[in-house]
Amino acid sequence: MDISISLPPGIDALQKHEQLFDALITSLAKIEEELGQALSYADDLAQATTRHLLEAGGKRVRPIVAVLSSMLADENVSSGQVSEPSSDIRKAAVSMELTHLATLYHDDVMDEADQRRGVTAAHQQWSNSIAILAGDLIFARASMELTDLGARAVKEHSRTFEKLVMGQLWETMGPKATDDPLDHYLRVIDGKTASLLSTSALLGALLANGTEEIIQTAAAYGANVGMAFQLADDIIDVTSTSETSGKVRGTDLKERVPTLPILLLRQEAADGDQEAKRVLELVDGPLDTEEQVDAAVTAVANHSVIDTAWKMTTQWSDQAIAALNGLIDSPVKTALIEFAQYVVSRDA
Ligand code: GRG
Repeated sequence: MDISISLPPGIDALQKHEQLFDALITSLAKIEEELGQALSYADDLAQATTRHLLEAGGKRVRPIVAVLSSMLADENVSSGQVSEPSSDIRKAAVSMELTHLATLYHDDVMDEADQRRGVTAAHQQWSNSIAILAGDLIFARASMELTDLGARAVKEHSRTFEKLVMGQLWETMGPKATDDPLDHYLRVIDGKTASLLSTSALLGALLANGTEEIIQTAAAYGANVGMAFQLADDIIDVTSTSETSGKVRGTDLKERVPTLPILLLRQEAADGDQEAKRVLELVDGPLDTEEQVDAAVTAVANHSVIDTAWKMTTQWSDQAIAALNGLIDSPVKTALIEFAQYVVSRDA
């Protein structure tokens, strides 16, 4: 299968742990094959639509987190001479990536996004209905992957899927009058992103026969790294170029999604900051033309709330690292720490 996955640059730091790095890369290559096998359909349209975004690449963050977390439960973890993760662990990783992939199809319909993973969004290439159905097909295969992995794996996945949908529902509905907008936003992120990263880590440790302590440590790490990951994504929406992110800059702004930079601007404007008020006039004004979106995005990107937003985001990455405190030192632990650091230092 011809796939252009772009593993996060943070993974390079692992190369110094040669055996661990080899086990990770070998697993990821097998997972890639298995993703292709999981999305094989006799029907031409099902085949073309479901593989459209799979073959467009992506960073494979959820499989990486699942595989690394599984290694935490390896009896040779302290030496770094870990075994290659089992086929069950890879199945969980495939299921997590497919679940993520399914949500991307639906998300792009809801956001009316033009691009995803550097290619035309599926609903633009086909139609809203076809893109939604493609997401449903992928989700069915994500569930299928779990059937041999035991009741807990199936339960964790179902619970997570509900959280994903609730997160998206809350985002769609917006905060109630009694809700604090920042609390609401963090609850949305916990549901729509952190839950899947947390479950990826949990399943990795569970299927490697980790103790309950290791399983819960992995889940806490995944949840915090997931929060940091989405907060970073939302900042990058206004600071990146489409060339680096594969998406169109300012999508959230255009869709009027109040992400962290905008919520911070509203707080500062309410406190009387004139510059924040000026930027908000652009953000809240018409965003119908490319020029209007560009002016608003640039104004937000140049405001000091971006620094504040990165500082807040780093707190979740620090919490992810702190979750690992109880574990013995090992190259795997170092890799997870480096990955949490990468999440808040990326620009795409
Ligand atoms: C019924 C299947 C179904 C879903 C409905 C739409 C939805 C529920 C949830 C949306 C969840 C969502 C899209 C969250 C955003 C997740 C996110 C951070 C996406 C970007 O992830 P990356 O950067 O993307 O890992 P790549 O392309 O690298 O995989």
